[in-house]
Amino acid sequence: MLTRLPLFPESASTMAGRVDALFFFLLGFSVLLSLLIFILIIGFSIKYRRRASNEIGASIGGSLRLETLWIVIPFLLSMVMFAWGADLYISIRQPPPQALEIFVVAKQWMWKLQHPEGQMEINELHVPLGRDIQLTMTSEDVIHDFFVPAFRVKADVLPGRYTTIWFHATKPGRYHLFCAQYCGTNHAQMGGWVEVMEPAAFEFWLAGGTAEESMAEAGARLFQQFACANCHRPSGQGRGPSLVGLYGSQVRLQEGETVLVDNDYLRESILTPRAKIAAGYEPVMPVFQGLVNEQQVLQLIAYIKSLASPPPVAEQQRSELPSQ
Ligand code: HEC
Ligand SMILES: [Cu+2]
Repeated sequence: MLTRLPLFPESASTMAGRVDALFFFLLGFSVLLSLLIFILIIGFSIKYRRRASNEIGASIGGSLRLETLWIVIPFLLSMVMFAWGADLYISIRQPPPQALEIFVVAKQWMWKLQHPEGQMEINELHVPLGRDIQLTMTSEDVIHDFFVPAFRVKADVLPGRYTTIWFHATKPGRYHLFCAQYCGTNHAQMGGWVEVMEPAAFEFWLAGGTAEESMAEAGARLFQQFACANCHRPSGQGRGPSLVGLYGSQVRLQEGETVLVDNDYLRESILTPRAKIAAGYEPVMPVFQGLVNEQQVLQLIAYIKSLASPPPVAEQQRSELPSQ
């Protein structure tokens, strides 16, 4: 819309137009309301000014109709703002199902980003043009905030849980990334760039990286390293439940309630397993809080997600062999 105006950031995502439309609606509404109030104050103070020094004001009777009107109209207008804003907020927080998931770990004072293929970046994020990109974000220390003005996406990044936003870039280019939550001495330097590339160039960039293993492969390695595999066997015959097909399913807990298995549930199950005990199992899983870092938790989650469908029978039997 107002891209020529140097005060306004560039629009480079599908969300930008929608956020701007709401912004201009709110701005226009506030300006009109302020004007109306100013004009009425000035107009009335002239019209009803005191004309003689002994003049006494006329007494005013109430008007139910008028009062109803000025309650109902502002109420309806505020509901329009609410519905519009809520709709936009929900679409920014709900990534489309086929989005490319990128993992973000914030810390004082840098952004660490990892692609599912394993490529790691610091304060730089390369993404392909024209794809839905989902960011799953967490912090190693304090609250940070991921903000790319050109995409009009912004969300707090909190320690101890995942926040999710998504965007769909519409123009190749380099866009500024900021931390928008004061997070300590070098907060002002906690920024970087998002580089939107043509899909072919992105593939080329990805292939030219130094990543040795994908996130799921790194997770599989950690799964052996921390001996998770001893208890969690694909057959379900270990001391813990099988994690095959777990992601996205509903798990029954000891107290009888069921929970949806998402990133947050997996994170909690790994770091503080006592918080929610799966029905039919003993609370024997060791606490991994402090033993694995945020990056490793994300890799373990990526691995568990990759187990989404049961492996072919032959493979299952192979992993049953007493190889360890
Ligand atoms: C000593 C055996 C043991 C080890 C080692 C172990 N777990 Fe567990 N795990 C369990 C048991 C038992 C449960 C079910 C009870 C519970 O919810 O705590 C469980 C539950 C889970 C769940 C939730 C599953 C569900 O169906 O709700 C996840 C995810 C998980 N473990 C991941 C891991 C990961 C990742 C590791 C390694 C870093 C690991 N576990 C190491 C025994 C173990
Ligand atoms: Cu920060």
